[in-house]
Amino acid sequence: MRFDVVSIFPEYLAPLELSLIGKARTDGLLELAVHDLRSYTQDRHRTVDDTPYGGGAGMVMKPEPWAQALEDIAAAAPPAPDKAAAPSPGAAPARKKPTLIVPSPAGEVFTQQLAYELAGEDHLVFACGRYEGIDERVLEWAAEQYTVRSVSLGDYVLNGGEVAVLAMVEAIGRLIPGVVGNPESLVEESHSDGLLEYPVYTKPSSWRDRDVPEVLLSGNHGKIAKFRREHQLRRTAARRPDLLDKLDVSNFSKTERNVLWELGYAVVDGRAVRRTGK
Ligand code: JBK
Repeated sequence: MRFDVVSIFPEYLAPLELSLIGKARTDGLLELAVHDLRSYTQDRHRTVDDTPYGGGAGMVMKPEPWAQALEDIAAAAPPAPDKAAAPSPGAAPARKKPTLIVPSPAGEVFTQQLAYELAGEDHLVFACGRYEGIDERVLEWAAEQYTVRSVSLGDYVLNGGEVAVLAMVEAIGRLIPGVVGNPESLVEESHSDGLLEYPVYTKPSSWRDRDVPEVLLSGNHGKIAKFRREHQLRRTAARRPDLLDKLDVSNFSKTERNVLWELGYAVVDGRAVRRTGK
């Protein structure tokens, strides 16, 4: 898998040399290049922004440097052939478009589900906007060479797309086979099954008058699994009821349904629905 990131602050992406993602790069599991948008400018001042048409505060990123950068990046890294497409005999194999991700507070929300989807791509290009954003025509024009997606980390304001790219590259990169040493840790984490993770404890078993829940010391793996499942459901109901509302609970066991009931939910048509007014 290949990642390209375009930014006016390439140093902002330096953390991608570290830890799991940095190791994956040196191991050859993923390729990642960071490009300085200013290197695609033509003028002496290396201008990347200008005032917005229609007026208003702030500056807008000019289209020309972006077009040059996106053109060069698409040309430099010919993506793998589209396995789904069946080229006619003798014709050049059909190429799958790379995906252009534009972090923006106005984008679709980045979720674990989207991370899985994007981890299946061969080539992701991230365009980091600053100021008030990138001239809208760039995104329209880029759709010829790229599958373009505006993606938001969440409903809050950042100064630019760089921090969002750090988060997305980490979330996507760790799903590539071999990047995370123990693939089991991918199964047992928050959001992988639509619920929050259960609480975890380590030694000492008693610390400042607080004891680790006794069942976890019992060695009874059936009881431990039940305890953890119950706490996943409790936490999710308390902190993220929106996740419970979306969950398919049609395959929930009698025990799981009982926990839901105690938390104020009934199972109706495979969904957890609140049975209390709260
Ligand atoms: C925000 O991805 N985001 O969430 C994002 C990207 C760029 C600017 C922003 O304010 N929220």
